[in-house]
Amino acid sequence: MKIPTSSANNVQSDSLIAIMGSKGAGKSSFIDVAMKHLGHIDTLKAVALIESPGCNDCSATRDASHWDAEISKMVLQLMDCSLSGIIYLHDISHPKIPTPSPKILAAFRKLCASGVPWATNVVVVTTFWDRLPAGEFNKGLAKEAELKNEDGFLHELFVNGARFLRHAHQSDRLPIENTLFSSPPSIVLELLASPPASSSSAKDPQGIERIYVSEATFAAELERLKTQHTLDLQQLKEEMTTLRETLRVDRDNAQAEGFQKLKEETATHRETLRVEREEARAQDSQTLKDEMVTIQEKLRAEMDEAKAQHMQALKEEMATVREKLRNETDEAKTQRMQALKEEMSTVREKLRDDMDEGKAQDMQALKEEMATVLEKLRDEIKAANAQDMQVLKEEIAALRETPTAERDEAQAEPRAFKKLHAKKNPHVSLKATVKSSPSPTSVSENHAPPSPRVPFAVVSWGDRHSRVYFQDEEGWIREAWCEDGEWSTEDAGYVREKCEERIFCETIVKLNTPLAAVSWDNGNEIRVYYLSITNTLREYRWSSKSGSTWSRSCLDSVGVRVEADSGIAAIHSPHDNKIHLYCQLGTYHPTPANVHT
Ligand SMILES: Nc1nc2c(ncn2[C@@H]2O[C@H](COP(=O)(O)OP(=O)(O)OP(=O)(O)O)[C@@H](O)[C@H]2O)c(=O)[nH]1
Ligand SMILES: [Mg+2]
Repeated sequence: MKIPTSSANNVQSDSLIAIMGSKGAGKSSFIDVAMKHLGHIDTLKAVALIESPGCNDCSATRDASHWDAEISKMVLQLMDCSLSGIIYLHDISHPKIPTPSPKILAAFRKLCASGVPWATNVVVVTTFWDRLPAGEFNKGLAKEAELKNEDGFLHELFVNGARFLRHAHQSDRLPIENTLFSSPPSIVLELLASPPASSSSAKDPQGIERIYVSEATFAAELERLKTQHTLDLQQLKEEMTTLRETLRVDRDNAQAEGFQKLKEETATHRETLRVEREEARAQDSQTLKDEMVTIQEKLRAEMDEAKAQHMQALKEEMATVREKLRNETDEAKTQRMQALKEEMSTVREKLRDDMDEGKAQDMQALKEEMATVLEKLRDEIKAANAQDMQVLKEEIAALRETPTAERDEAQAEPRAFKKLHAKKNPHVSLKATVKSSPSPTSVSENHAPPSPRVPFAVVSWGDRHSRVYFQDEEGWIREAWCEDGEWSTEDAGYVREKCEERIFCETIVKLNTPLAAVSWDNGNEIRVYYLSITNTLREYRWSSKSGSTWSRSCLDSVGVRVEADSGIAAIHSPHDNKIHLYCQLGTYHPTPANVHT
């Protein structure tokens, strides 16, 4: 860059100006504008504007240290060059006053003139005036005054001869006259026109060449410093890694040692605790034992005493009770005996009355019952007689028509019946040849003179059990029984009275009735069939399920009338558990159709 030679009387020809300031303070913009305008001035000799790295907030530790390093580097580089001055830019709208470190101040001193005031070749340019809100220009001025007068970096520059100028990037926006502001080229020219500061660095008369050499040196030095910095960094990193590794190993070792120590301490502590606990437990146990023994002895003593007292009390009580009982017993005995006697005589009296009354009642009931039965019987006999009479009439009528010989033969049987009925005691007995079952039992008539047939029926079950049913001369149907092959009589050949049982007798049983009997379920069920005097089919049943007694059955109510001469046959069918009865219901004709079951 050229510097105007025509105005050389107040402008330095070999000019190198450092542009410094916070980050974003407008350094690059300033240089751009200045260079654009200064380039058109032919009279200017070479001038160089060097922008230093910016720093947002110089008070922030990290940025400040970074700035320090950069500025220090720059100072070193600039020491070799001829520095005409420093333009320091500051954003007026920034609320803080810049506070660079003492290191920076020292560097400024080195860059600037020696002695006091050392900052005569420094211009502080406040920027961003156009950004102040409308009507706050005065605030900007107050801020500028503050920068100049209050302690701080810019105050330091101001008191050491630095000039304060203002710049507005967009000057058309300014609310006041432009005259109060300076443009970048005018600021540069003003700085160049100021008397040269007596810098510690000697100025080189061969300005232009020197500048180029200085730039090359600057680049080389910068490169060297970069390399050095990289190397330093690398070395630092390696040292840090080694240190970190050493630290890690030390820490691991310390940890391991600590852990081992802790383990041992814990084990010792645990052992101590265990021993202490066992000792305490042993002591406790001993104390408890002693206490228990004491308590036991005390209890025993108390119990013995209580027992003795109790026993004494009991003895006394028993003696009292015994005495009382003795007195009471004699009296009570007498009383009870008397009461019993009275009770017995009352009961006896009552019984006598009851019996008399009961007897009278029973007698009355019996009489009434007898009268009813007699009445019934009379009716039935009347009816039967009428029927018989009818039958007889029919028979007589038939006989009248029958030849004499046949008539005699036909009448023989009825006569025998009449004879039997006329005899009061026909001396009927049964001879039973009872052999062990299942051999058949044969019963034969054994009496004389000839008597009417004695009807009987037999049932048997198992090996040696049988029952014989027959009708005696009074009309009773009797039962003779054989258990385990033994007839219950000493005379095995005859069924005697004592081993017989009259199971049922009704005067309405037809004398000389046919008999049939069936049994099943091992003799637990027995049925006996006979005819009434009206030739009605009747059934008597014996069942272990209904109290092991004989009783009439419902067949009576059916009223099955059979022929007067009909026989009865019965079987029990185990397949369908039914009884099949066979009898003659009408005049016999030998066709199967007349046989009903
Ligand atoms: N309104 C206004 N804007 C400005 C002014 N000065 C600079 N600027 C703007 O501010 C922004 C930052 O300016 P720069 O010149 O880059 O600032 P710098 O100091 O070089 O920044 P670094 O290099 O990052 O430290 C740019 O957009 C400029 O146009 C000013 O006075 N007024
Ligand atoms: Mg910049």
